[in-house]
Amino acid sequence: MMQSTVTEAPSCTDILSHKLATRTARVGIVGLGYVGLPLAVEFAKAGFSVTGVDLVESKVARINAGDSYVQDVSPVDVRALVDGGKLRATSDFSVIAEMDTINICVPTPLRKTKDPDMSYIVSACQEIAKYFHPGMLAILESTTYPGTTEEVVLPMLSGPDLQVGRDFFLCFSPERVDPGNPKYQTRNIPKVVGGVTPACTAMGALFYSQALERVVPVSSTRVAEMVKLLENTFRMINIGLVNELAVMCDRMGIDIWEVIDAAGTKPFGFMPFYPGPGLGGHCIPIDPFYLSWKTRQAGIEARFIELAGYINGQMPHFVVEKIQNALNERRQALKGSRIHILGVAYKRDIDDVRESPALDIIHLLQRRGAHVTYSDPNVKSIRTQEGELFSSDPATTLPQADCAVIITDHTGIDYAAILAQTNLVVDTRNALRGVVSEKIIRL
Ligand code: SAJ
Repeated sequence: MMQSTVTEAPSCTDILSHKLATRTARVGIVGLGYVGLPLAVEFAKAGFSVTGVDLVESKVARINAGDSYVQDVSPVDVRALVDGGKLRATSDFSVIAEMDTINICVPTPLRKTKDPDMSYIVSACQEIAKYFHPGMLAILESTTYPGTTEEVVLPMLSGPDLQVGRDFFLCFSPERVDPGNPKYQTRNIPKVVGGVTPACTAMGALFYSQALERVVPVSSTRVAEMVKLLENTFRMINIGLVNELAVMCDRMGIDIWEVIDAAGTKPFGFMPFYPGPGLGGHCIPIDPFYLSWKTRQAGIEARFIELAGYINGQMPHFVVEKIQNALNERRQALKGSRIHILGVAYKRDIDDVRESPALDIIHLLQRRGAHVTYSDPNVKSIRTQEGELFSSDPATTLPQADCAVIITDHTGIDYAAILAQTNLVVDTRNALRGVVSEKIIRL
């Protein structure tokens, strides 16, 4: 009797692994912001056909026109990849039906009540689920609390013929994009990835290894989610520590900047952080509260995070008090005084004002009746409680100011020239390090 040799149909694992290894997989990226667009460009550069999906039509149009709106992504690269048919963008989620992989890179803001706003992840997954099919790899990259991938995303993508680890693969991989970093960009930042099952982890690692220099597989999505929170909570707490030390040293008449520089000579076991006017940005002030929110659900208070959050949140008040005291020493009231702010971005050499302490300080000063102006070469205008303020030329505004306040120490600015044009400078970043003058009040 003829022995019929039944050859098993290739599994989803076999098919997708082959597509990834041969870079014939069609890659989808949902969310084309400072995380999604660089990722899309890296995979397109690696030879994949990449489709970006974003709800904002203007972003879609700019990418398809060969342009870039993300500071670390060159328009030249975008144009070459679009012209070469490797990169396209759309606002139509139905393209996911043709995709083999999908990365979710949407925002995860914190509500005012400091609990996570998961609406972007949920709405993205609702759209993806309509077109999700066997053989796909899905990876969540948005920073979130441990458990999100398996408690929120997995149920939305699973189905009768969609069993995770067999019919599809689901991972979490923390984004580590550091906007403006001249040395570390998407391609050469080690990429942590953890899957719902070992097969998922292996597929996620294979995916990233086709376009990025180093992949760090971990045993689960929760480990991968927690890695990101540890990284950024570490920073937030250490900044809080050094801010508290700055307040202590201020009261004791000790130069905190000299203390930190000297401590920094320790070749091991120490990492310098620096005091500042507060904690800005879309990561550090936000991410740790995802952790504290989740641990609170488990009945554990994340006291370090809450305390550091409180201390960092107090720094704008501390700076305004220093300005008020400095004017007081010169027999001048804060009310009615003219204060010029130098630098409003949340950190040096970027143009982002999200959660910037400068906005809090300006609000506090305006509330106390001061007339506030600012200059920041990277930020043309800001919205304040008293309406829109536009960046002004320090050469014109400084001579009339009663006090200049350095909030963000952008490089390339001649701070000595600033000092020469005013009678009083409150320096919250030690931008005038090494300069001795009665006119300087340091944090
Ligand atoms: N800050 C201080 N003192 C410090 C360091 C920072 O006051 O010693 C302030 C900054 O002025 C800013 C805020 O903290 O207002 C956050 O600064 P950051 O240097 O942490 O910059 P971010 O918010 O852009 O953080 C990003 C993070 N990257 C990701 O989450 C992928 C963070 O993990 C990086 O370590 C950080 O960039 C970096 O090193 O530049």
